[in-house]
Amino acid sequence: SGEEPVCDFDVIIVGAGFAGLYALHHLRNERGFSVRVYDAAGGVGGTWYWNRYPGARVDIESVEYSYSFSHELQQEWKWSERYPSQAEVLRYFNHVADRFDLNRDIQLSTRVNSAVFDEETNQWIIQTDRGDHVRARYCIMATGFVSAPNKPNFKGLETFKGKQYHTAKWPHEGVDFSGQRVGVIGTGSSGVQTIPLIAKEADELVVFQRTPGYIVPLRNCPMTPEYSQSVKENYGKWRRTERKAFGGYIALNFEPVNPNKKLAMEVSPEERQADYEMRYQSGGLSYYNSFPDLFTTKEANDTLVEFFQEKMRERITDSDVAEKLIPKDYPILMKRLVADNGYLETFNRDNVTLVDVKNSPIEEITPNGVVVEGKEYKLDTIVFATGFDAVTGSMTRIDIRGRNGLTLNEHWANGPRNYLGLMIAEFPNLFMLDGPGSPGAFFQPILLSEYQGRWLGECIEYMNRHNLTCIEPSAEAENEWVEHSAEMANKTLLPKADSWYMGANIPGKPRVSLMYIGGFPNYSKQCNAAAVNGYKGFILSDHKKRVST
Ligand code: NA7
Repeated sequence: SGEEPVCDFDVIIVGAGFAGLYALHHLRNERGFSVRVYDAAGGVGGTWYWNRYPGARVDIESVEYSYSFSHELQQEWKWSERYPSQAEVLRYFNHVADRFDLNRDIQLSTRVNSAVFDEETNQWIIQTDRGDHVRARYCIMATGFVSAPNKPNFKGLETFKGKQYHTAKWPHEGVDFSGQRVGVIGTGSSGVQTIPLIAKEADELVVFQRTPGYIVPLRNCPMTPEYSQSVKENYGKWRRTERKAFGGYIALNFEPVNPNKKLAMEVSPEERQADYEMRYQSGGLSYYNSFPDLFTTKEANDTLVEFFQEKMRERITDSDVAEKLIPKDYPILMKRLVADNGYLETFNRDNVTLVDVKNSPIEEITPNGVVVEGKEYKLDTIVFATGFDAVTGSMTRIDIRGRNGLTLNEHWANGPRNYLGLMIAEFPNLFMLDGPGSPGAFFQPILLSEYQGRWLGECIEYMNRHNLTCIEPSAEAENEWVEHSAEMANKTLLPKADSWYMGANIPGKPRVSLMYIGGFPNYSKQCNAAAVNGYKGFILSDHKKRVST
């Protein structure tokens, strides 16, 4: 056969969000590989580039929702608020891109349409909507777990005469709601953040709610120099403790706190209540570090459900509205806890109406509004806060083909099969960051992507050192990981809630846990073990010759 086509790059990365940015830094600056990053957006920052809706904010503290790889970066950067706004977190990612000279290898406004593995040459061929046609040995999907927007295909959607927006595709110039009758569909984190602000601006607001969330106050505030200083002095220790925590974050009442070890059902009701109250006053998502049996037993989970029901009821004046806003039929924490800033009180306003669309779903959208139970709600603007085809959507929307032309959609017909949340059988040299099968959305995803980025950097270096060209999981290893992940999920109450963690928000999506729920320490232990044992569970090959498993 003739000469092999030369690789244009060692590695192609799809996505310039936090995972792609770090992977570029690590692979190029720290390991010397040639790398090209593509992103459909006009700037870096991934989901934070797109989600510009009013009120968009991170629900993890700024000092934690940030990179740990550079001591200098951690020391230099100044956060202005306890929880960063979309604008601030986007400034941060732009700063990182500048500081580590990343922009010159990122091609923006370019969507990857297909990634095809060429078995003749063991190269990935990537094609984009800008006409790029490039080859690389390795391809990394840093495509994000909340980046493929979900807009339900309501009957009559295209007939609506007013304006419509999706929270995840918000116009850069913003939206003026004054004098408008506005409808918001969806009450997940995005809806809950934006609803209070739209309510203040619009004439009338109608909120269409399918499932009420468990609401916890975020308690955002300006960053104090003292707090910032104390974190910076102890950052190393903070980061080590975070890696041991279930959610990857530990801040509580402005102190790092180790996750609870005791069980909710073995402490006294008073001690339990005190823990819940302390977390409530601190604000945010720290309940994920509360008693471990909250995840596994209904009895324990119910105690927190009751606590939340009471807290929520205190904030709502109308008892009929309260009945609709307070969740009662699914376990808490198994859908992401929703952190708010005045969301519940918004329903005490005269210009806000809550419409329950659980039992009687939206029937249709007409030229003038939204119809529920035969009633037309007249609207000038509809805001879709309807979330994402989470975790897998950003990959399944790209035409990805592995060995023998196998498409990713075929391989994933019954759920996103993978090994260690890093690679997929029959798709050699294709890596995922924060993807399915990893603790992804259940762990502070920036720390996870740093860990995975380093893991795959080491893996590629190992391949080169041993003159190997392909790495891919064996079918057995993939099967075992899929089974192990399902087993871990089934030990929890996760399958008992209809969440995007389980693919339940997208009609027809296979219902499996999209993340590895066994915790980060347990996850990283298994990834480390595979690597030190000569990439156990993987097939390594030198061109077409299999070298080891
Ligand atoms: P989410 O959390 O998926 O919320 C989407 C919301 O839209 C949720 O309330 C859905 O109800 C609702 N939805 C979706 N489809 C429909 C239809 N067909 N009819 C009515 N309502 C619907 O997305 P977010 O953008 O708020 O947040 C995503 C994540 O980003 C968040 O968890 C954080 O990790 C950051 P449902 O609950 O499915 O019944």
